[in-house]
Amino acid sequence: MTIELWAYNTPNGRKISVALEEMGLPYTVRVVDITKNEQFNPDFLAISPNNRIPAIIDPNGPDGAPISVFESGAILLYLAQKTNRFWPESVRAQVPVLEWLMWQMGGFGPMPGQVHHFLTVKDPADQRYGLARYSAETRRLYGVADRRLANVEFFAGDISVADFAILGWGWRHERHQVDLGEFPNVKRWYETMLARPGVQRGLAVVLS
Ligand SMILES: N[C@@H](CCC(=O)N[C@@H](CS)C(=O)NCC(=O)O)C(=O)O
Repeated sequence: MTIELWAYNTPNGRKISVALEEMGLPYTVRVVDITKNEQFNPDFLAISPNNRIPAIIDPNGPDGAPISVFESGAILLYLAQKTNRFWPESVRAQVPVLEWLMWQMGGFGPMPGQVHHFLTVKDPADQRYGLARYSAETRRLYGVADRRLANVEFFAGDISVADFAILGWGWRHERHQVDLGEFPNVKRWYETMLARPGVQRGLAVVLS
């Protein structure tokens, strides 16, 4: 039995398909079609009580027994520690991985996600404030990333699960209307990530 990835074709789902491919872990996909509200199905809620994708079931957990994990950041850390890959050994080196992973989870995801939402709002009066606010915050976050990547090749120095988390949202930069040409260090990092065969496989796997 292999790991089951319960996901859909969204930034948060792609983080995990990319990580699984990069780590060389065999897995099967269980598509949870959030456009059909399948995230509320009892079998999914049993492993993901917040009714959000992604979640995984690892039949071979830490003690040999199955384990499920929800929340993409928790999944990435679980897989990193399971494989000892994309996760440095020393606590000092782990700190920037955790910092940039949490930066993504708390900002570089929720903010562009709101841009995606407000772009769908038809009434300009309802759309205007939210779109302006979340677009500005998204651009600020791209600026933060760009300054970080002026000094390091990857967010935590060496490539890590933080890069997979951030890539999931960077992959949708066109949808949140960000031109990477304005953020040259992010563009360089993004192109480096996209050149990796594991990333390419992770972005190509069918999740819908
Ligand atoms: N913090 C969560 C966010 C997950 C999330 O927002 N997933 C979206 C798709 S990208 C979802 O499942 N939405 C379904 C819904 O809103 O009911 C994580 O990182 O795993």
